[in-house]
Amino acid sequence: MDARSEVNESTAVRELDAVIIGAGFSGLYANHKLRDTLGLDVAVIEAGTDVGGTWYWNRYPGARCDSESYMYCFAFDRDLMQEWEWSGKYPEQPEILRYLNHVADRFDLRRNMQFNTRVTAAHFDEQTNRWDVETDAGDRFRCRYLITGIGCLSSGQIPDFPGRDSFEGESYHTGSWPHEGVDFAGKRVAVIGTGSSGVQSIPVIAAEADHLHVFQRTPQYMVPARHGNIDKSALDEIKKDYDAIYEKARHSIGGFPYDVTDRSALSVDDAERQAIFEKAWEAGGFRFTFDSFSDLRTDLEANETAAEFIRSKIRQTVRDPEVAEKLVPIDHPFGSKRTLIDTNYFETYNRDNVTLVDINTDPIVEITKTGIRTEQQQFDFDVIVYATGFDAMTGSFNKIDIRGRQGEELKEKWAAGPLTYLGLTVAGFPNLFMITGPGSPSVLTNMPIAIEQHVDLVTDTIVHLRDEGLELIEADADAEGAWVEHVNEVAKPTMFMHANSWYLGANVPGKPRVFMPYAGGMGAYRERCEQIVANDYEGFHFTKASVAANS
Ligand code: NA7
Repeated sequence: MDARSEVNESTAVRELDAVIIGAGFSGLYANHKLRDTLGLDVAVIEAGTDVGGTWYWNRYPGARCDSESYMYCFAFDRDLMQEWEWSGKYPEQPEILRYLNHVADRFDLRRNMQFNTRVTAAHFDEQTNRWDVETDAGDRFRCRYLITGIGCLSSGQIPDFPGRDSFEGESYHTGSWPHEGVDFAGKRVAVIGTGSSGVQSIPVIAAEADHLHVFQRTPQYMVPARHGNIDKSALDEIKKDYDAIYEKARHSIGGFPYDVTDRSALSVDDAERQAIFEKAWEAGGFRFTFDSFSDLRTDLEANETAAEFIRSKIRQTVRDPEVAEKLVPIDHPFGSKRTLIDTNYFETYNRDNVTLVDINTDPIVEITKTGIRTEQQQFDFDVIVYATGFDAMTGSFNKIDIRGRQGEELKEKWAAGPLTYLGLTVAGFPNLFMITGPGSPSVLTNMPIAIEQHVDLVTDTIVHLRDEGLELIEADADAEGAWVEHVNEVAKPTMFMHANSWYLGANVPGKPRVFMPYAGGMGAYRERCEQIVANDYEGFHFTKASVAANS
C-alpha cells in the first residue's frame, strides 16, 4: 500500500502523537527517533514526491554540498556510518539523494510518510492542547507534538523583474530544478545570481551552452574546493576513528572536526602571512578560514588581509583585467556573506562563450519575450536560470498558517524578525519544535550535526514530558526575549553585520534586517542547551497532563 493511501484514508481527523513536516535530513531522523525509539504514532508530510528535502529540490548542474562527504551524514547509527561509501571529497547532489534514500530504505522510514502534500495550516487548540494540522490534500490531523523539518533554504526567490512572466523561452529556479535535467547544448543561456547555486552551476552550464551570460549583482569571495575523488584508504582511516571525529565536531564552532588556529593575522609579518594564506588556500574549502587566522571573522583589519589575498587570486586567474575588476569584491568583508567554495569559477570567465554583465553599472530593466533588457543592452536567450536564492530561514514558516495560543499567528509574531527560544521553540506555541529554526546555529554549521543535536534534544524532551506526566512544554516569553537579544549580541562583533546577506534577510525586499542564525558556535550552543536541561528546563514552563485534561 502506498504511504499516502495509508495516511489519507478519509478526511476525518486522524489522531496522532506527532506530525513532522518535511522529509529531508531533519524529517528522516525525527521520524526514526520519534517513531522507532519512542514508539510514537507519527505522520511525516512532505511536498516532494520522495525523501531528500534540499537535495530533492536542488538538482541544478554542479549542485554539491560544501561540507566534506565524511562529515555530511548521520552519526546516530554506527553501521550506517561504516557501510556508506562516499565517492568524492565533497558530496554531489545525486549522491546525497542516494544516501538519504538509502537511509529511508534501511530504517523503513517511508511507511508513515505522505508525499506530494503540503501542510497548509497548523493551529494550536487550547481546549484540547493539541495541534490541528491541515494539508493541501484535504487531510486533517490532530497531534500532541508538531515538528518542523522544513529546511532553512527551501522557499525559492525569483525577483519580481518587470515582464518576468512574458519570457517565451525556458526558465528555471535552481531550487526547483526539473528532475529530467535541462539540455543546454547549443543554447543561449542567462544565469542571474552568483551565490553558491550560481557559482556551482555556471562552470558546468558554460561547458555545455552555446553562450552563457552571467548577470552579477555582488562580486563574491571564493575559496577553491579542491574537489576530487576521495581516497578509499583515507576514508577507511577516518571510519576507524569516526566516534572521536564526530565528538570533536559536535563541540566545535562549525560542526567540523578541524583544528582551529588561535593565531591573529596581525601577529605575523607580510611574508609569513602570505605563506600561511597560500597553505590554507591549497587545503581549500572552509579550511582556508580555520587553518589560517583566528580573527578573520571578528577584526576588520585582519579580515582585509584575507580579502586582499583572495582579490589577488582573482586578478591572477581572470585574463581580461576589465572582467577581473568586475569580479573583485570590494564592498563587503570576506566571510560577511556566506563563503563560497568554488571549482573553476573564475577560470570560466576565460572562456570565449562566457560574458559577465555587471548589473550594478547596467541594471536589469525588464525580462522580455525573448530575453533580458538592461539599461544599455538587449539580450536574447533560450534559457534563463534564476540562481537568485531563497527567502531564508523564515520563508517556509510564513507559507504555513501557524497559530499558537489565542490564535496568535507566527507570521505576525515574527513580523519584525523571528522570535524564538534556542531557535527551537516559540513562546505561545506549546509543543512546537523547529529543527534548525531561526536563532539556532543551523546554516552557520555543518547541518547534519545541528539537526542531530536538535532532534536528540526534542526526543529527550518528549521522554521527560512522558516520564513526568507533563502534557505541554512552552518557552517563557522572557527567556525568548533574552535569547533573541543574545543571538543579536553574538552576531554584532562578527563580519556578518557588514554585508547585505540572506542571513540578515537583505535579499528579500521588505524583509526585516535581523541576523537570523546563531553565530555563537555549535559547541557553545550545545553546552547552553545541556545547561538549560540540567537546570530543570530553565526558560520553559510545563503544563501537567491532569490540568490539561480538565481544561
Ligand atoms: P544566494 O546565496 O542568496 O545567492 C543569490 C544570488 O542572486 C546572489 O548573487 C544575489 O545577489 C542574486 N540576486 C538576488 N536577487 C537579485 C536581484 N533582484 N537582481 C539580481 N541579482 C539578485 O542563493 P544561492 O541559491 O546561491 O545559495 C543559497 C545557499 O544555499 C548558500 O548560501 C548555501 O548555504 C547553500 P546579491 O549577492 O544579493 O547582490
